Formats: sequence, C-alpha cells, structure tokens
Amino acid sequence: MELEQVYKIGVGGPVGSGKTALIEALVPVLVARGSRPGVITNDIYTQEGAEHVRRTLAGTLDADRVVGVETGSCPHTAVRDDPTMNLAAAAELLDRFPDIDVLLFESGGDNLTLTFSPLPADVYVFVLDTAEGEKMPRKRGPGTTESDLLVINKIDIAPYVRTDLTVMERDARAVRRGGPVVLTDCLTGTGVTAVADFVLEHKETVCSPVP
Ligand SMILES: Nc1nc2c(ncn2[C@@H]2O[C@H](COP(=O)(O)OP(=O)(O)OP(=O)(O)O)[C@@H](O)[C@H]2O)c(=O)[nH]1
Ligand SMILES: [Mg+2]
Repeated sequence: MELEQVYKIGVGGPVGSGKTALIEALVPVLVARGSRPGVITNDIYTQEGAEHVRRTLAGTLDADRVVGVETGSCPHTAVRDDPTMNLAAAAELLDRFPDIDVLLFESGGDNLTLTFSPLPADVYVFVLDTAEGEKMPRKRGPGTTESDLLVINKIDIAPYVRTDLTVMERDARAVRRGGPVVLTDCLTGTGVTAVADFVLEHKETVCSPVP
C-alpha cells in the first residue's frame, strides 16, 4: 500500500506519559479488529521505544514491523516541522510489508506544545497522565486543546499522586470545548477499547473515497 492510502495515527505527549504503553495496548485491539499495523517510534539518540514495543508485542506483532527513528534533535521537529525522516521510515516499512494498513507514529516525549504535521498523522492522539498533576489540562497546551483525542493515562495511580481525576477530566473537557477525552490505564488496558473505537471511527471518515 502507498503511504497516502495508509491510515496514520500520531501519538504525542510529555515524557513518560504512556505513549509507548498506549501503543502497546492499542495494537492488539487493532489486530483483533482486523487491522495490520506497523509502528514507528521516535527517540533522540536511541531505539528505546522501538525495542520496548518489539518486546511487549512479541507474538502479536512481527518485530520487523516496528521501526525506531533517531531524530538527533528535538523530537517535535521530526513529526511537526520536518517529518522527512518519519516519512522515509514509513515508506521503507511499507516496501517491506505492503499489507500494512495502519501506521502508528510515536513522537519522542517532550512538552505540551506538540502538534503533528498532517503528513504522518490523519488522527492525532495526545497523552497526558495523572502524575503530571491535575492542573495540566488548565495549562492549555496546543497538544491538549488541538489534538483529535486527548488521553488521560495512569488513572490507576491518581490517588497516590493526589490528582483529583474528576477535576482533571472536567478541565480537560472544558479547554477542549467538548472534544473527546478518554481516561486510561494502559498497563491493564482500561479505556483502551474506547481509544480503538475512536481511531477506527475516525479512519472511516479520513479514508473513505472522495465522491
Ligand atoms: N501505573 C501506570 N503506569 C503506566 C501507565 N502507562 C505507562 N506506565 C508506566 O509509565 C512509564 C512510562 O511509560 P511509557 O509508555 O514509556 O511512556 P512514554 O510516553 O512512551 O515515554 P517517552 O517515550 O520516554 O516519552 C513506564 O514505566 C510505564 O510502565 C499506566 O496507565 N499506569
Ligand atoms: Mg515512549
């Protein structure tokens, strides 16, 4: 399949919020629903994300369908300002596995300002987590307000980090003016079905042929 025809999911968010964990929880659901995914991770100097995904998804996703991009600079630039490295990695992955119909791009973890270039993302999922504090949505970074879907992850540890989940969710919905928000625990899979529902519904809109 050509890159233009493949449904592309961009996953961004602050360092350690659970982007990799979300992909690792989401891919088995997508596979169970008939998708044939490939994964591209971004880290500054390493393949940490890709190696983690390969280990966790062993038995579900062929390790060769996971590619690590080493951005060498601020990871934002590689998915927003100049996505050339990601597009090249995707084209090479599709050459090897032409059956891939969904590509997940994980941005390197950074801050609240990330947005994705539309080239590697037909749908943009931004991941916050409860340990960052319940004020995070109120800071209104573009990732929080402009993403297609906001995920608030690590709901399991909210009580231990004194985050009031009700407040965090309420503020997230308010700054997104009603835009979708899903609460997850990506280690147990809570909420991940709702993320899969959202991205697959979105796919129908994005990938339906122009009349
Ligand atoms: N308790 C809990 N821990 C989580 C959850 N999701 C991820 N973690 C843990 O949080 C840490 C960071 O998760 P990652 O998935 O690596 O986060 P990331 O956003 O990909 O990190 P970077 O790519 O380095 O920015 C790991 O130790 C995960 O096991 C969750 O829902 N609950
Ligand atoms: Mg990661």
